[in-house]
Amino acid sequence: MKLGMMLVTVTLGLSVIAATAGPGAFGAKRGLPPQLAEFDTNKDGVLDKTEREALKAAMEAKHKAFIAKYDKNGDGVLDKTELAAAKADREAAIKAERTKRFVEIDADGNGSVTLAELTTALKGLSAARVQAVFNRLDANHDKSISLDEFLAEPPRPPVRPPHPGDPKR
Ligand SMILES: [Ca+2]
Ligand SMILES: [Ca+2]
Ligand SMILES: [Ca+2]
Repeated sequence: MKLGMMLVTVTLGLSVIAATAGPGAFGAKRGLPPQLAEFDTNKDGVLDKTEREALKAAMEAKHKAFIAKYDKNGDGVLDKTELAAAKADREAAIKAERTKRFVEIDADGNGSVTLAELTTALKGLSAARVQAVFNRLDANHDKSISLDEFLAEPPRPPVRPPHPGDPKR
């Protein structure tokens, strides 16, 4: 049960990453992440009690659907094998999503991303930040990002300044 919940949380976290990596997201003004903003019914930028309850209900429904989807033996919990299947699916989904993103960024469709193509894709970022992203992705330093290099980048948590209450890593 706990593990399943954790996976849902992780999945939500990953969709936050996907959202922040999307076009235009970097220029978006600060506020609730899109997944939460969706529940901000009165659009005041915070989730009040009713909105939080709606969010909680939606999360629980998502969690239940997740368990139901992977609970092959129908015992209501996800065992190791079932969780492994869930994980494999999630990884495949991430890979598909990233591949799609790569194709979008690769404007001339030649299968590799140049700094110019990345710059266009990350319009909201300064040249220095685009360069930093490019350097991080270009593992073999041949001044272009292949699909393999693009897919090799480990998923990272959304970028945000550390909070005093954060657990130490
Ligand atoms: Ca099960
Ligand atoms: Ca290209
Ligand atoms: Ca490269």
